[in-house]
Amino acid sequence: MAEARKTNCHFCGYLCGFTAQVEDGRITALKPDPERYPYDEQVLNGCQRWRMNLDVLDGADRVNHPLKRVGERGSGQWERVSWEAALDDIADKLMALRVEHNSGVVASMIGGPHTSFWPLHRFMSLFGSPNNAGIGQICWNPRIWSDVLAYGWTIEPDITEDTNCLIIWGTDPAESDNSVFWRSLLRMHKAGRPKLVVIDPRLTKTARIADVWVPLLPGTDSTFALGLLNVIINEGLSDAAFVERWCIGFEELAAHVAPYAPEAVAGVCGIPADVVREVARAFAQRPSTIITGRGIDQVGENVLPTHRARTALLAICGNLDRPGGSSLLQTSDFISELDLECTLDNWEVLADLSLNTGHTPLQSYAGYAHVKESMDADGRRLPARYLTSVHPDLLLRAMEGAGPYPIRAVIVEATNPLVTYADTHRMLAALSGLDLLVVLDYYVTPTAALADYVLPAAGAMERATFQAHGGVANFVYGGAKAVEPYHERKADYEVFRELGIRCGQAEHWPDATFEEACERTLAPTGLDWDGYCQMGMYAMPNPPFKHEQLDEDGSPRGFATPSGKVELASAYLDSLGGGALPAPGSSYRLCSDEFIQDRQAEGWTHLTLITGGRRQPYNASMYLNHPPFRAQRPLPLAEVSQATADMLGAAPGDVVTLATDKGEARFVLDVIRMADGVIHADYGWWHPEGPVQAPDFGGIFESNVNVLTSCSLEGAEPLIGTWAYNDMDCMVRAGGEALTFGSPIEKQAAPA
Ligand SMILES: Nc1nc2c(c(=O)[nH]1)N[C@H]1C(S)=C(S)[C@@H](COP(=O)(O)OP(=O)(O)OC[C@H]3O[C@@H](n4cnc5c(=O)[nH]c(N)nc54)[C@H](O)[C@@H]3O)O[C@H]1N2
Ligand SMILES: Nc1nc2c(c(=O)[nH]1)N[C@H]1C(S)=C(S)[C@@H](COP(=O)(O)OP(=O)(O)OC[C@H]3O[C@@H](n4cnc5c(=O)[nH]c(N)nc54)[C@H](O)[C@@H]3O)O[C@H]1N2
Ligand code: SF4
Ligand SMILES: [Mo]
Repeated sequence: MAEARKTNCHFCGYLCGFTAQVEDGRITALKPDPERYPYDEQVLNGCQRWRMNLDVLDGADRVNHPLKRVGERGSGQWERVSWEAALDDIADKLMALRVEHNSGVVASMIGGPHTSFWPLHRFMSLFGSPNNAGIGQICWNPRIWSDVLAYGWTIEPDITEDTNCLIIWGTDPAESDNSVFWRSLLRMHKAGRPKLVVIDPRLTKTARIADVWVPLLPGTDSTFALGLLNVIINEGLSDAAFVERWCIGFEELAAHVAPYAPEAVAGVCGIPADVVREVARAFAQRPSTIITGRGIDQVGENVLPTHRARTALLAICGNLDRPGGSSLLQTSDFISELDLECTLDNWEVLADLSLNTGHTPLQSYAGYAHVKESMDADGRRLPARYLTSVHPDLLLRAMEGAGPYPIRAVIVEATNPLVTYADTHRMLAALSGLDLLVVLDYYVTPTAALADYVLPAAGAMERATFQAHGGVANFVYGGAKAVEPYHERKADYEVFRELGIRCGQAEHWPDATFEEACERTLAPTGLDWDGYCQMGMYAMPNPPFKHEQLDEDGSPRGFATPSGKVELASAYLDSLGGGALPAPGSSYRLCSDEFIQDRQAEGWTHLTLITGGRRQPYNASMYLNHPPFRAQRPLPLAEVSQATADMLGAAPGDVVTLATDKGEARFVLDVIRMADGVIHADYGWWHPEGPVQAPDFGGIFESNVNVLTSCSLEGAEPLIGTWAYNDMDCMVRAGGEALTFGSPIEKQAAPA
């Protein structure tokens, strides 16, 4: 009998609501559900992915039962095993390795928000390993750290009809975020308000609707931001009352930005000085706000200076905790990620084994403990595992045997590090040398092809969704699964629970299913699981001007920083060696002087490299297995300006080869309007159409940009450890072997 069930798509972080038609435990049809958040007809019309749900559920290439490696690593020879056998063996190996070495012997790797990661983190915390790697240092942490240090908590832009100017900084929501935000930008553009400023070296789809496009040179954002502060302060445009009442360090900031006059900044950023003035004056009209993205999160040394300057810009212009500017988020009413991940239950062990200690003083257990002190006083709970996540360079060193203790096992959940982590060659060597590699995924990805065990993950509509953004907002959305997982697939939560129980963690895993765990998480809100699934969310209004609200003792609440005010100058960051005020750093280098000279002698050109600009319909290394998408976007592209193309002697459609000290990758050239002397290369490219096995693991050495990159701590941002996917360098030449991408594909069948 057919039944209609509410569920969610999870092919992007947006989690649109759908009604699934279910017959005999199978979804037979899907239709958008206008009754639940976040329904938007235009979003759905602009989305190419959701119709793919049924294909993905039934895909011949899905892994449907646990696979155990039988041949050599990467040989593509597998044996089907039961979950019992797989989990027993994995748990036995992990326990034995822990006895032989220490509890840090296992590491984990995660990717973007494809699922809930706290179950993995709970397993790791209780096992005693601090070694979770993820995308934190280059995706989320720089913003969170800088907000928390400056304001005592995190903020979100609050764009209203009153907003005068919106700075869209290093983000291209037209491609990366087909959501209500992009749709509302289009509406705002039509209405002519707010003034849209896009800061991006490329003329992106978003930049094309901007009032002002600032095509600065990669990595010069912190200089640009200091230039904006210079104009605002010199022209007396700041919100004097807010600064006087709520900020500390303004005098130092004013002195600090004095040298960053528009003319000085213009030379560094490669833009006219008047643009600095124009943007500063527009932004200083209250309320105004800023939205940022990956473009400034992945720029090595400049990441923290840029974000720190951003926090100062918002604060001194009075755009904090104010409608049309930004809202200070609220701690969740539901159980926080910090408590779900159980980090505090095993704090000493984790802190003691953390590899970051002595290397990245902010992204560390000590750094977390510092902010926790002021948070605790205010009842705030920041997730700890992301903000202490191990630096990949240190992780790889331990995997390579360079100490301080060995890492011999890795659990990979919802990521494909051979394609999306830096330095593919180094990653491949390190993963190949492990005693145990376990990959939990939908597919035999290049990384999975190297594993000892591939475990079949249940996907969207086969598992519940609970998107809580680390619990930094009082807002969660998602809903129920529509069907039980097909075949022997399992929800991520259940995998880590069952592994945890085998490793002696039973008392910490009281809930048999993810739904029950979510229900427990929601309990403090008074909303039960069914209510949440019906509405698709739990959200509470977030009133502005919270810093002015009076506490019981009659004093204003202020900001949850040590001083109770916005810290424009940071004594703490100064004590860590980061300076009390933000100062620009250097670019991240991938080419040695010798390499540059050698290649120049052979006719190669040295360019600034940026990577990974998002493009629909793909996401990271995913959806390249979907034949219609490949027909639509068949080739990995590298973009340059016309002047740069002329310098290379290449035309659109030509193959170009990019090289760094790390390796080479080939792309097809495209010419767009963008900063000169810069090349932008796509990321995520491999051949899911297979064969996905050694030696090239689905073609990861052809057009995979991360063959060129590095996560080395040398040249990385010193406090968090952010390496770079933008503002790097590479050698480029026109020509190279033709690409094998470009022809229509068929799905390959997963190992049976
Ligand atoms: N289609 C698609 N959507 C995605 C993803 C995907 O892979 N595909 N990934 C998801 C993930 S994990 C993330 S983190 C988000 C990211 O979402 P966004 O942050 O919006 O990422 P991009 O769309 O790449 O936009 C970043 C922009 O920064 C620019 N840029 C590069 N270097 C610099 C620089 O030095 N300074 C400045 N100011 N700009 C620079 C690039 O040209 C690019 O246009 O997207 C999510 N959405
Ligand atoms: N050069 C360069 N490198 C980059 C970037 C860049 O811009 N340039 N961007 C970086 C950023 S911001 C990010 S966030 C990362 C993104 O990269 P990741 O988020 O790590 O994405 P993928 O590597 O494609 O891996 C996602 C995998 O998760 C699997 N999956 C999907 N849903 C589930 C699920 O529910 N459970 C499980 N177990 N598996 C699932 C998919 O099949 C896929 O194999 O890449 C980073 N790397
Ligand atoms: S891919 Fe994203 S935008 Fe498209 S339907 Fe799914 S959740 Fe919504
Ligand atoms: Mo990301």
